[in-house]
Amino acid sequence: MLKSAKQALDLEGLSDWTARVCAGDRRAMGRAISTIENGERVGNALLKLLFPEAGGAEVIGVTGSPGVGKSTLVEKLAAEYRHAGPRVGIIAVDPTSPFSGGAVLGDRVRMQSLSTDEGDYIRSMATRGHLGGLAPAAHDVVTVLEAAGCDVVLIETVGVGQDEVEVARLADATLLLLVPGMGDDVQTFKAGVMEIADVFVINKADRPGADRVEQELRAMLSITPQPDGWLPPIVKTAATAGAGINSVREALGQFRRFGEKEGVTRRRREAKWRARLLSLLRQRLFEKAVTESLSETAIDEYVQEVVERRRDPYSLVEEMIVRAVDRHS
Ligand SMILES: Nc1nc2c(ncn2[C@@H]2O[C@H](COP(=O)(O)OP(=O)(O)O)[C@@H](O)[C@H]2O)c(=O)[nH]1
Ligand SMILES: [Mg+2]
Repeated sequence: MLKSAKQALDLEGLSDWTARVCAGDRRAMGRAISTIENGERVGNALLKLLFPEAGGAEVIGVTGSPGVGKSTLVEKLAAEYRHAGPRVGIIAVDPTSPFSGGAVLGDRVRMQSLSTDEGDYIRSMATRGHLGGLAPAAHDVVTVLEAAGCDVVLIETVGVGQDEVEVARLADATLLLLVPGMGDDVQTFKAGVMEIADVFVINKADRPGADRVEQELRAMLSITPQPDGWLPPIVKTAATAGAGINSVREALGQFRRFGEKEGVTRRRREAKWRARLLSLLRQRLFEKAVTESLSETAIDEYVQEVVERRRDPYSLVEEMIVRAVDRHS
């Protein structure tokens, strides 16, 4: 009795919370995002309610090595979209980003141009690097921002590892930033990174060497297969001065129209949700098998058996799964 009264209260609290997120209430959104970032259980319950309200945004990933100007470009691009009307959300997966710092409302950022327009901008950091990596949290933060009415979500991600490839998977389009002086490096760009670019941006084009990078890039692209049939355009920008930003937006628009016509957008979304479903399943099964079914002592006993070579780990894992299933059936 007590329990169901509490559940009813929780449900009421949750639907109120959902309504406030959908109304774009920044405090409610901030709480939702930190709950998700911290991997709290109630985040899942909330996401179930938010999901039907989400799905409307164009999600754009912005990646590149540290210092190439991602944050500067994101800020200018957000303002560029904002002029045309859409509500823009920003997720910074790059921990050094000025947009990061936890709270959605965090204002200790150097985004002067945006903070004068307080009502319309949402920023967040999708992760503190724990609980299953960046991508899952970023995924769910996109859902929150979409439910809150964002038409465009920009995700800044640092380009130094596997993360940007994962994050790119959840974007509808990905910008890869390069800068002059990288000409020779284009060829040595990490495998798998070049391929995620739908639009190349050569930023800091106010410095010498931008043409050289462009040539290297074109040469490289001419020998790279384009499985989607899309040849990524190359746009030059000077983000600090705001030069070339509208060309970036145009290039993204062209890619979006191409993607919608040729089915690329749909295929990507299918791939994204397939990966997400499987990852949720993996996580949930793991919780059932371990957190909910096995005590620490039981795991310790299994460890001893393996260390002393009394049992093999392969059969033990199968046994653990059977135990978990029995418990829940
Ligand atoms: N000269 C020049 N400097 C830029 C440009 N864009 C960004 N910067 C500077 O490059 C530095 C790194 O920029 P930031 O946006 O933080 O890069 P991030 O690490 O990729 O997010 C900052 O000092 C920027 O002011 C540009 O177009 N030209
Ligand atoms: Mg940054």
